Amino acid sequence: MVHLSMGCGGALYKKDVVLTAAHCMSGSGNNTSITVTAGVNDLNSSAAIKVKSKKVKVAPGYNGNGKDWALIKLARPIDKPTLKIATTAQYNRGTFTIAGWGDTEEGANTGTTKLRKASVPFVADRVCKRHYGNRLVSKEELCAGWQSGGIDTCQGDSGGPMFRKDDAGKFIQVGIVSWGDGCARAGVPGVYTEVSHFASDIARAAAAL
Ligand code: 4AZ
Repeated sequence: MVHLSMGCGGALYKKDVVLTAAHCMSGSGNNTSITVTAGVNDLNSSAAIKVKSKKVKVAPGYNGNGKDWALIKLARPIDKPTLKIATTAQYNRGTFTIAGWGDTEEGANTGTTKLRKASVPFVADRVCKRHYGNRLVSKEELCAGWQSGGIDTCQGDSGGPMFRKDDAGKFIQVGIVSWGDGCARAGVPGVYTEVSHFASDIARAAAAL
């Protein structure tokens, strides 16, 4: 898990490539303006590894509706574990971990300096549509959250990973924090990019970065 200087999260897809949300990026191309912070929970820690971006690739066809993924090529590799992404839909179920430095309540607009994490259950598209209707791009997005609210991702968590363990006990990324109506409201799940749907596009884009 990494922090991005514009106030988003991300995950190390390769030692020198970060997977994040397209809506955190200003577009594709050479970009040396992003500072990626890795290796620490506390952003103010003196142990923080800080690496600049070199290039950004936003998902082909991204227009603000679905396809909310992007890759950042780093100026140098970060010697930390990468997070494997889901390549099939089989892990799009169960309970997920979400994590980030984002707001701890809706409207706070401050974020946190220490990384926080929480668990949220999968919410079926049919149930998620009770709130979002056709604003949910079912094939490209995945919902998660508690019906009773109270625990969720929020502003500043965008781009960060939603993950779980696979059948071999290894962490696997199933989602990217994308959007939602407010934060932690009852009956309003968080919406995440469905990573498995884009796994081959992501692999291809990373190889070409
Ligand atoms: C945001 O503004 C945001 N509750 C991210 C996630 C959620 C809502 C808003 C999900 O970046």
